[in-house]
Amino acid sequence: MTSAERSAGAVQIHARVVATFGRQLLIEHADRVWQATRRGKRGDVVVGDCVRASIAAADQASIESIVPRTTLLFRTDEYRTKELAANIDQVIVVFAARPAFNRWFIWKALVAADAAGIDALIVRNKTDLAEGDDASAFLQQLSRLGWRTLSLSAKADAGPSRELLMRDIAGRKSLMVGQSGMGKSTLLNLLLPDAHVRTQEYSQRLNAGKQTTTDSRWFSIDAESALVDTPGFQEFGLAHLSASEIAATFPEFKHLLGHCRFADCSHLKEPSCAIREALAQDGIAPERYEFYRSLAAVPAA
Ligand SMILES: Nc1nc2c(ncn2[C@@H]2O[C@H](COP(=O)(O)OP(=O)(O)OP(=O)(O)O)[C@@H](O)[C@H]2O)c(=O)[nH]1
Ligand SMILES: [Mg+2]
Ligand SMILES: [Zn+2]
Repeated sequence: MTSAERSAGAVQIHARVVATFGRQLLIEHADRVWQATRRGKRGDVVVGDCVRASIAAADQASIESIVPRTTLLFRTDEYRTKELAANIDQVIVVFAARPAFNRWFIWKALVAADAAGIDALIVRNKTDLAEGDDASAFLQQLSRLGWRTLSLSAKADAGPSRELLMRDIAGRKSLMVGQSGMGKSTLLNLLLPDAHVRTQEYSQRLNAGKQTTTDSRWFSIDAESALVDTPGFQEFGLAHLSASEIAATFPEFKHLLGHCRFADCSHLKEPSCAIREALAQDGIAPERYEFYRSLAAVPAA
């Protein structure tokens, strides 16, 4: 990012949007944070955006424009499609044996990441907890399908867990997602010891006080690396994606796509469907196909 430059009287900066709360925005540049407003437009700025802004007062800035995004990650909730963050290059999906994890939530997050052109890393946390072998078997299934996976315990094995994760975080802009209670904030604090201080500062500057925020928070690590924390949500809807966009994200479908009789095969009912033939021959796990069917059978909104 370029340093502050003076043009036409006002100081202009390139800054990163690090937090939002309603219409209020916080932007960061060279370790400084400004409150910002978006002149003229409403709601088009997302956490992670790089923006051009002019400094109006000591801690007040006005956003002039948004730099084109490299990526934009979406999820859909029961009301609308919402942007989670811009300019992310890795989604870290966190899950644990307790509270009970939801496979479909994790698979949906992986679909959303791949559809947005973003790499994924799956982290199984809380390995210190006694469990049935569900979490570990699930992680193995994901690994067999080709995803990068890690097993750790943020609490019982903090040092080694930190070291392990740091390797995958250095040089990347990562966003953590997971159901509530899986340990995202614990991991964030482990990786960025001052994260809770920064979180408080964000809340104060946004007048969000103790209110639970529903938006993502961007934590810069260095010029190339950042971690984005998202609030826990129970659903990771994909209504913004079409059936063919969804099918294209399934690793076990990839070598079969294009081999169905019909070029626009939905893999739901057409004859001579390469996907359903693979399913019949145990080449695709029935629960994965069932997951695909549930997503593809609902027309995209
Ligand atoms: N036993 C155990 N508990 C952990 C571990 N990591 C986190 N926890 C606990 O799990 C609980 C939830 O952790 P959080 O970090 O708040 O979870 P979160 O994913 O940020 O949850 P939301 O903010 O609600 O989305 C806390 O009580 C943590 O102390 C771990 O490795 N082992
Ligand atoms: Mg949290
Ligand atoms: Zn097909």
